[in-house]
Amino acid sequence: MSPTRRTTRRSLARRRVPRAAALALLLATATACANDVPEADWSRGLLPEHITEQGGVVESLWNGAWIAALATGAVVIVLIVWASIFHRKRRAKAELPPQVRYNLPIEILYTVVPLVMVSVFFFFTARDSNTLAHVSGEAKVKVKVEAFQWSWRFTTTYNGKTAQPVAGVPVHDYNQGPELVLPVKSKVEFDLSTNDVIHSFWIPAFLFKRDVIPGIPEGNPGRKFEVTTLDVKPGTVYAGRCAELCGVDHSRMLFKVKLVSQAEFDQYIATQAGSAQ
Ligand SMILES: [Cu+2]
Repeated sequence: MSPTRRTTRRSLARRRVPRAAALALLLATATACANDVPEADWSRGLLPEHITEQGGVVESLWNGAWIAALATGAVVIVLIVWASIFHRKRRAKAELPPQVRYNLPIEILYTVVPLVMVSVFFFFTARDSNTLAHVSGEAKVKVKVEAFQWSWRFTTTYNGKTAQPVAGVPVHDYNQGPELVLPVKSKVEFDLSTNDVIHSFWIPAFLFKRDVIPGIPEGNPGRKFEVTTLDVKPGTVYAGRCAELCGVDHSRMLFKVKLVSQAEFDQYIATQAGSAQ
């Protein structure tokens, strides 16, 4: 390499390093803009704290899947390292190592082992999906969720009383979005619908989201899901959002969920239903 070429290369590298650093900084700061995601910690597998019984099912499945995947990954990495160290090409022996073909025990092994692994994953995923999709029909609190470009309308029914619908507009902060009030320790049934495009109803603290698809007729089980709220501190507010890119104000399709005591909920329904009449 000529000396001039070497200097050009060096100055090119000198120019690229600060640029790469600036890009890394931009990526780190620009992607950290979602301030409404609840705090996550390692004890829950980095998931936010869940506020429903169903969230506990999701948390176990998530953590179990990680443990299984990490264990599988460890075995695979050990095998790769072992094979590349003990079976590397040695200089003295230029000829090919013994070629193993049609080795029935090995072929059975590498067919059966992945099948067992996939079956275990399938079993737990199917079992938990069924639990999460189960709607008992026993929920006394029913929430009709209507998604639109770009907010939500919530209509809550409890004990035969329907509260006045709560509708929102696009906002930057979920605290300014429409408020969904739910009682603690209760079964809540959601019915999701939309008249425009596909949205997705997401409350991160539920560890659950469900697409809201236009054209699904009323009464179709695909529109419904049920949760049982846990005994969280009454008055706590959680974020909700749309999780399906649905147009220009998708990111402002925010709402808030407030969990209150049963007594407070009764009162809320009484006043809201009163004002509806
Ligand atoms: Cu949306």
